[in-house]
Amino acid sequence: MKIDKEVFKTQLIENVKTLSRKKIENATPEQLYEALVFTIRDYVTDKWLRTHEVYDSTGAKVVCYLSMEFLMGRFLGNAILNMTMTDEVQEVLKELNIDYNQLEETEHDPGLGNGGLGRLAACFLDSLSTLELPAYGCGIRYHYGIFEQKIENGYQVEKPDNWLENGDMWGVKRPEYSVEVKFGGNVRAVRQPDGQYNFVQENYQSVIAVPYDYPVVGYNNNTVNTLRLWDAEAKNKFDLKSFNEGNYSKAVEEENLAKTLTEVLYPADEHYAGKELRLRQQYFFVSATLQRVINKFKDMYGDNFDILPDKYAFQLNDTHPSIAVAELMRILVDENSLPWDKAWEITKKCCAYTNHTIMSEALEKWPIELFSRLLPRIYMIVEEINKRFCEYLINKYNAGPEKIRKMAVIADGQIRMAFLAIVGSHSVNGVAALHTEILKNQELKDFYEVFPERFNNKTNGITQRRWLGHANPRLAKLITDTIGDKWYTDLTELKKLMPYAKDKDFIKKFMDIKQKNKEELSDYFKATMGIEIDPNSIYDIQVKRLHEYKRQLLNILHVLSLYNKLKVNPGLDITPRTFIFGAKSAAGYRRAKLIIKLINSVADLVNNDESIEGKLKVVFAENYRVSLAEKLIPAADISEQISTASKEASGTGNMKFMLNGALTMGTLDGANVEILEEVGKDNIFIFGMTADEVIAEYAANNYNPWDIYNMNSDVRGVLNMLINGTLDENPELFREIYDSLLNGYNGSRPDEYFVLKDFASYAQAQERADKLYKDKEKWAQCAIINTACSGKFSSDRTIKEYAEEIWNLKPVHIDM
Ligand code: 26V
Repeated sequence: MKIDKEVFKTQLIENVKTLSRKKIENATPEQLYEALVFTIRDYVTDKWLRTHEVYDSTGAKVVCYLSMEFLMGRFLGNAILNMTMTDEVQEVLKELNIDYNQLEETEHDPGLGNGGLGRLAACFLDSLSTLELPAYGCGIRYHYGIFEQKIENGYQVEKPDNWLENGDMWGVKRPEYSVEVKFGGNVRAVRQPDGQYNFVQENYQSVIAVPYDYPVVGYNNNTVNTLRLWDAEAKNKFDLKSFNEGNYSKAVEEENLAKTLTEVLYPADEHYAGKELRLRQQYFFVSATLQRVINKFKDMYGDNFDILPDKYAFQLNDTHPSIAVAELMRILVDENSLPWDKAWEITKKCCAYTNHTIMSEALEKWPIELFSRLLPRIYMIVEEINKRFCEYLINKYNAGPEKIRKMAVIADGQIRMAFLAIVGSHSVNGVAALHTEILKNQELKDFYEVFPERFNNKTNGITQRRWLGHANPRLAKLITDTIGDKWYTDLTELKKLMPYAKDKDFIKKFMDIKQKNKEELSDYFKATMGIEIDPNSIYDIQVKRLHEYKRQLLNILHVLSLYNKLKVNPGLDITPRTFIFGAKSAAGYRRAKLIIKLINSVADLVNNDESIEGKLKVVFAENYRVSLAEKLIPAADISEQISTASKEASGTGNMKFMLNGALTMGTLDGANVEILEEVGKDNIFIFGMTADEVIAEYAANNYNPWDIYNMNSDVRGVLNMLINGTLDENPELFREIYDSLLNGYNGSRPDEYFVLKDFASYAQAQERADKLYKDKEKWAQCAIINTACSGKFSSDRTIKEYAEEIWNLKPVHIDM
């Protein structure tokens, strides 16, 4: 967007004056940040208003992306980039002697998500706006995001993340769109004159859902979509009626409900815990979203609900919002008197479900007791859905009791949310080709047999605007100087870099940038953690949530084995390497937290041993989050994607690293399989068991890790260090990890995630990487090829597929 620099400068100076009563030269970075946001927001708001004017006047179809998590990252830099104002803004700030980077750093990175699932939602919103597709992100305005992680004495310590403490500069409160959400009480059936029943919820508690809207700016266009996050407020701060009736507790209850409902994001460990408050959160934002949508629909189209699927699509981001199926039925049947069958057809046409994990522990199943107490009318509706689905199975497939019990939405005293989502949707998708195949052939096989037409794959993607344009401006510029800037909106353009993989001049520039990024990261570690790392070493990075299936343990045990080799043979010719970890563990996931401690203990041992001459360094980067990922990923040489095959649904970090020219060290899991297809086997380090092998091993159930312990002296050496006091003065500290690998712990299988089984293969792949790195030019070629072949993994491609194949959603051009 062309902006007048002088006008912009005047606006900025004025805003500093009005907001802070200061001259610009005296303002603090925080005050400057605030004024800059105000200035940018003005430009954004014009487009935002226009976008919604056009949506309303054309009656375009809109997708609502329902998600408990949106890991947006900082807004400012991304908004400026997508408004294509970067150069002008930076020039103005330079003229005013203001450090732009410092301003950016003052923005609190809002962590309203745990990891991949939440970040995917954010990348999708960026793509939706860039592709001019009408969309709302719908979620919860948590007051506290994912905890801030501190490392104290090697242990993770969680601190509250009060992201709203300095105000909410990007959110706009929209009280006029508030709706009431009801919990609990009882349902009374009222017989109508025509013999039908009306169902009335009584004696309920309620809260008011109040939306806050955040702008989602499209790249180089006029589209600004909306991220709508719902907050809860008490209906009557002090319910006089209840109070006068002597029912003081109900008045206080409702106020407390409102206070706690949106207080905090649940930290994920892919371990479903059946927490009442979480079910309340789910119903709260789903009900608010659907009520608002239907109110607006009726304003625009009256009660012609047949066309609802032509106007709205609801995408369910995992099972978390799958209660939408029942809530939409309630609104259509109870509140708008539609016959059940008609409402059901409409609901199925509107809803679509994405599965993000096959980890069975993560499957949401609510106890009937809890569910029916909290949502009595919704429970009745789920019962009816279940009854009709079971009848369908019996009539159409002659299903017997065993089949019914396997597939029913309600069974064994529980409501299975994934099954509700599948039954109530027209589309069920996995997030990478392998993952979708596993869903069809294993996890959801029964449903695939009944509804084959519903199943489809949508391989994940990432937005190149944030993950290259914003995170790695130097590489972005080199690419633009070389092949033009079309890659911003068509990532397959990067293929044009292929010939440059052999161009000496380009190779030098590409690697100089990598070097510069590595130096910057080293400065950052020095400044924030006091750790020195060598920019000439290989930067080998594993950043993601901490989970056993992601196998940070395999990585750190391999580091220990390298250390042992260097101790035996100090002259060993290995390229100096810096192993960087970043990971938050769910606060209650004891094993994961112990692995963090182990990584830090190994770091202490390795980093302080002068005899290995700095050949190995281990860094645990505190508080991994979007804004830290933006610093780490551009500096990576090696990207660790080493999950137990079949367990990682897709992965998206793998794509960000590849885009930035890192080589993947990976198993044939999730989207790694497709990365291999794109780059070819010479440009990636693949190792380990395949998904089929893993699944077969689980079925055979005769794997004995002691065989590996006895045969492989590297493994033996490393495992012994876990229990002989090398790593901690308490030799028992890591006993649990040792036991989990060799003996099984508390009834779980020994080495459940095949860390030892894949160890040798991993070590060999690491050796190949070490060798390749010695040939600087060859490595550079591989790195460039990785960037050049990453086109498939743009979330623009993914979103086009969703729009065309699931939502039937068409772009709407916004002119100003
Ligand atoms: C589960 C639970 C359980 C209860 C507590 C809160 C909570 C929150 C989230 C989850 C499920 C997490 C599933 C998830 O994040 N899956 C990841 O999705 C990414 C995007 O599709 C994908 O790239 C990763 O492979 C997958 O692990």
